[in-house]
Amino acid sequence: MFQLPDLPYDHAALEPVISRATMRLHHDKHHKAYVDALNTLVAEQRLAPTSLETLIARAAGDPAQTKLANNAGQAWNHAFFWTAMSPRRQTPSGALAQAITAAFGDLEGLKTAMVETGAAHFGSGWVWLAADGADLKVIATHDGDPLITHAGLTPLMVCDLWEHAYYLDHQNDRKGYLDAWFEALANWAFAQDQYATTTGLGQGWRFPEPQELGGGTAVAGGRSL
Ligand code: MN3
Repeated sequence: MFQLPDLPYDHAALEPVISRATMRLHHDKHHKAYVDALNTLVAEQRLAPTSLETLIARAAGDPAQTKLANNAGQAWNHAFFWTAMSPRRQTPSGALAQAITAAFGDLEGLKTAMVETGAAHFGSGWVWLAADGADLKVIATHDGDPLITHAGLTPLMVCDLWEHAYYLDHQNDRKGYLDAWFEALANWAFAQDQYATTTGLGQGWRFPEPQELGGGTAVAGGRSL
């Protein structure tokens, strides 16, 4: 069983950009529903995944596992999204700051790229800052597509573009939501830790490992997919 990770801060900690009411729905209802659906599919198929990352990688190329891939991707994406935000306003420094300058000119250039890419993305999805080796890229993915299925890319930060992420607080103003998110909530300390993994420092963020129930009987004889 995969567990819904707790938020790393209070539900109201991201106000006024993201309200307590949005976080109550988004984390406690939407994110939980993805994790619950994922666990149902894992149980139905008698799978015994060792990690969500492994499950995502194996489901990604299998047309028969679209539902599993969607729910696993959304479980992962939301947990990464919560972690990649902070109530404490920050700015990037060190090697990441240098990489931002090299790729986008300055922090304002990166902000413009993320806000415009996210605002222009048609429908639901995610906008990511990713490392491609030492280089940085801004990439939008559709629906539940987690960036970790894209070979060679390491996610540094992400913003949820689904309407449930911003409609209560920003109505149809996705651009305004993205602008405020980038200014106030980006967890640059976390992004720097993720960036450091591209040069071999540390392992990078991973979803909490699944916990077996009842001493493992729930997955006895299960397949690892
Ligand atoms: Mn969402």
